[in-house]
Amino acid sequence: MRTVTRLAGFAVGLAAVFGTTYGIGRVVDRAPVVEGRHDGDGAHATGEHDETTDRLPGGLLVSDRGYTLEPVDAPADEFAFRIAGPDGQPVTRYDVAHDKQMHLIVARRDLSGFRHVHPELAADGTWRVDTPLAGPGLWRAFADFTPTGGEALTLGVDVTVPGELTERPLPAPSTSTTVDGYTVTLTGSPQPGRTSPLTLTVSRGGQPVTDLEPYLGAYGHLVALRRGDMAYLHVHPDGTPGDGRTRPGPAVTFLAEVPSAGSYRLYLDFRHGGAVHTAEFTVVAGTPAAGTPAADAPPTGGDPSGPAPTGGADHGTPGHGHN
Ligand SMILES: [Cu+2]
Repeated sequence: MRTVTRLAGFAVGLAAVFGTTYGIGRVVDRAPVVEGRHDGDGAHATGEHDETTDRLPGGLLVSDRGYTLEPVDAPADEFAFRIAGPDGQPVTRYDVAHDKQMHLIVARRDLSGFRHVHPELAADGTWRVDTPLAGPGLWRAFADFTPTGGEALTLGVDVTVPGELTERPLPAPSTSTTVDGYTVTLTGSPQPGRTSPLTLTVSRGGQPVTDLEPYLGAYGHLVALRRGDMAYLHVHPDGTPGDGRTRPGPAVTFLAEVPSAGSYRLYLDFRHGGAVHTAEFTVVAGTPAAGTPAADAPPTGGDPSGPAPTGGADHGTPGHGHN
């Protein structure tokens, strides 16, 4: 995997784990995927032993680089957590990245129920938000943040909401979806190990939407979750509002690099008409028909499960069957 320093907006999640940039909000967008090593960071003396975690996507670890995501008891209508720092104490100082100090993303383990919310920080280091966990299920909560003086991180933790469990099948791959009256189409196909442009185009009532509103400093935010382990990629657009070349729709282009072949669920947050909308897609990365533009091609059998044609990426999904 080569260094991708030119990615304007590559995964914060990856940058977080790999992060060779230290605590500089916007720079995180351009953080290179690490080929090198940490120098001189006391907490990671040589860096060599970090090779493994350097190459992990975000969100797979509940504790990394000395920081730990700790849910705390909260009323049923609230979700609360802390980030314990290297000294064991709750972290109370964070850098702003993409307009916020903390981005909390949740989704069920079947990749349904996605929400992206922004909790409030209390003086004691507790983050609270009206619960985004919409009903029973096995949820993953991702905290995407940069502790002041530290590296950007995405930590993940499982949360169970008791009740009757309904597993929702992963929707079949598609290149078009509708949400809140908008039609969003996807062109491009992610390829493992290299940067692929993904373009999402928004229309409403057959008309292209050309006045998307900036949301968190961009015309769109794209999160990808990998089926099977919920590896987390936060992908940002190629271009930002006001940079003189990026137009407010109808197309928003992202530069994405997925860590492996397999199925992913993409979640596009965009803002229009004063509200944030989330368009979702299933894509299959790294299908063998390399060179075929529409690798996220229609399923032939209806069940989109069969991921990882190359074998190495998906050693069996966790021990539960899909219908
Ligand atoms: Cu956010």
